[in-house]
Amino acid sequence: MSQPTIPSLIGETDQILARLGVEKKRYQNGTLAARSPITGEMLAEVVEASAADAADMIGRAQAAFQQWRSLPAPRRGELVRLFGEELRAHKDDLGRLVSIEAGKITSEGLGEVQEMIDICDFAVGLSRQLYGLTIASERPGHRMMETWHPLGVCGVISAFNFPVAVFSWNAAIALVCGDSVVWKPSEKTPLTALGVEALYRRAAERFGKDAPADLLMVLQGGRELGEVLVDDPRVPVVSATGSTRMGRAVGPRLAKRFARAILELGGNNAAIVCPSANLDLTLRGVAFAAIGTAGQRCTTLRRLFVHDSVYDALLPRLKAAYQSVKVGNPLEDGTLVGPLIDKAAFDNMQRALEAAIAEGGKVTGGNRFTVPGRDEAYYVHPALVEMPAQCGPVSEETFAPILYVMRYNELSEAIALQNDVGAGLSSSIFTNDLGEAETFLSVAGSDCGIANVNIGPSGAEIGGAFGGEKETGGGREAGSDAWKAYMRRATNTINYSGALPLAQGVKFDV
Ligand code: UN1
Repeated sequence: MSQPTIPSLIGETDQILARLGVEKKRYQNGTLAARSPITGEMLAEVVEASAADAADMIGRAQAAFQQWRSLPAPRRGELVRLFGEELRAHKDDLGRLVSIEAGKITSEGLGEVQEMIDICDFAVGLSRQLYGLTIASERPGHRMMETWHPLGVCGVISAFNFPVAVFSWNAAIALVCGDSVVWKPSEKTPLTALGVEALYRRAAERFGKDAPADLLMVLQGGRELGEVLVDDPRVPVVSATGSTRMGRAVGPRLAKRFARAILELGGNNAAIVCPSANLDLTLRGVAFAAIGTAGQRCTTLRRLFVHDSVYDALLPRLKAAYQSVKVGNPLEDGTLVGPLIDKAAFDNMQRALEAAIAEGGKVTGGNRFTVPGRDEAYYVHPALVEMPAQCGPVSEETFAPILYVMRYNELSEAIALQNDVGAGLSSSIFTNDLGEAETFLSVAGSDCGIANVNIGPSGAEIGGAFGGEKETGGGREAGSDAWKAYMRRATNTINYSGALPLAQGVKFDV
């Protein structure tokens, strides 16, 4: 199938970067090629940092931290509030840049910036709520409490698929917590990072001299820069988003120096469709979660367990949705599926489909189509694969739009299968039966960090803690009390009695 060609995005990208306030010298004549997956063309050549630059930045970020930590938290919140204002004012430009660089459809590019705005609002409120407990002491005339203190330099390593939102979950919270931030964005999305940095700078200028110059810095380049962040003893916490393979490299290195790791790694998310499910709602929920963002969210729905009694009612409708969904230029109205990020993603998808066929899978879709003159852009029809069992590639995360569908008879069997993979990020159940819903949410139900009822596993709001268990790494970001990972807790015991009773009845009279 051939499509009309897609116009070049180079000129527009240049204009957006200028409007956001990015200096040309940052993305001209550099060594890091910034590409758009929409056209496959090179958009700019971003200047990279060296490992020595990275070490230098960490030193400067540490000095900035020493200053920033003493500013009252509600004042720190004011900087994040101004950052949120800049994001609101430039939402269209930054959202468009996300679409251009990550290949997201327009509403998802804008949605990503909205997610940044939301976390800024959340963090501003949080800046007045960094509460510790007061604790009953067993000793007379004593009081116990806990105090939360800023931690230090927070390293953030982010992935291409949410090039700016995941950064902001970490940065907005870290900044109100009194930390400084060094961010290593994905080398596949350096331009959005430059745009965000420019907007942060505007906010910092408006905030004035209380914001140290090196409070937030961006490290452009490859994996070796992430390694500097991971290994440098001046970085007490690193938040890393990416594959489980990446996490296996990063986790032990952080543990070796007793640094904190906030890991958000792979997902192999499932949904269970029960006999009582509202199938209209299920269809839409499944389609968005499995096809949306071209299957490139860590929360993407990858495995669907459908009860035998509704399988034949749901599957034809789902297949029809797969066949009719508009794939193509994500900047065009009506498109729901944009390109894969690159050739490697396409190759992985094809390998997984071949493996699924070898295991007896029946594939609908999954084929590539080329756009004239845009041979380096990888557009694929999303793939629906009916599997005889959970085997082969079904147990692994393939970062592409592949949904494996399987039948089940007993809920306990479906829950066991859903939990029987390495990853533990997100999950859902579609049901109108209270017992089934509660069983799924109970201790014997889903083992994931996110478990939903009657919505798909993707598209979480920032108010909840985001992250997962097992090979997903255990980290929690964004809402709830995820902020605690960016601070250190001191337990304080205060004696106002004039005597010195010891805990546990110990006697020690000198
Ligand atoms: C990711 O894919 O790394 O819940 C993050 C969601 C989004 C965030 C996804 N709010 O799908």
